[in-house]
Amino acid sequence: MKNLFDLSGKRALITGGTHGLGMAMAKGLGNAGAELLINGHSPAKLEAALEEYRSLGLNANGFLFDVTKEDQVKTAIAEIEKDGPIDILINNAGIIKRIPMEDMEVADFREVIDVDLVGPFIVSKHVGKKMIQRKSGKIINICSMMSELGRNTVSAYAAAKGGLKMLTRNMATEWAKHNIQVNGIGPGYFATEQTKPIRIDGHPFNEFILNRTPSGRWGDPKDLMGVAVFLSSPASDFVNGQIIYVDGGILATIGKPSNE
Ligand code: GCO
Repeated sequence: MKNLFDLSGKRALITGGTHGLGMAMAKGLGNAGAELLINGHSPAKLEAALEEYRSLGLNANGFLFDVTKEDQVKTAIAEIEKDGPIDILINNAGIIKRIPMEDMEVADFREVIDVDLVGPFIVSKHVGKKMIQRKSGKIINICSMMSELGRNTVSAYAAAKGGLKMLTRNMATEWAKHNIQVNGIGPGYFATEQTKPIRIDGHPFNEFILNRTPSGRWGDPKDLMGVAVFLSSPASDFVNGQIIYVDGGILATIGKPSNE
């Protein structure tokens, strides 16, 4: 049974694996035996992350590239593959801009789409080519509540994450025959740097999320570890094109009045 979730000997590339949810998922994979290939775009942040992984006894190496730049992605993947295959890819790097739609500059909208949707396309395209040759691979796209729901101020993010859900299904459609399983994880509201501005005690949004989430709490990045390992492991070899929402129950419910 344990072998079903064993990642020993596997090499996993995690984009934006320098902090937050990406780092938590990488730690999960590392603890299941995987070698970690950590992507970031700030040298200092990448160095600090590698130190943290190594202090936990995990095998981690870093790769600086911008997921939106195809030439950089191609070069990095070629370099990584010199030492061995990329067996698992987690498209985790993402950004958000919270700006009312009527005030959002086109350039801001495009930037979010570029990082959150075009980035996963570019990285998957080049990693996928190698996986197709090997007839084996696991790809996990990090989606969001905004793959399903709208919210004030996050038009670009919702458009990108909704798109990423459909990209996941399309990738699964095209590549399942090559024994590549492409799935998504849709995190609910998690306590990370990204949500810090909306997580302040007493802030109406904090109260709103606690009330809106049946579990009654923010997610802890560790809550994603098990699902990330599952979708990276032989346990999910016939799971294709699914988005697994890890949201404390948000999508299961219409919500409740604040006094209940
Ligand atoms: C927001 C939040 C969300 C979360 C997450 C929800 O402003 O609504 O930041 O976008 O980050 O993606 O699943």
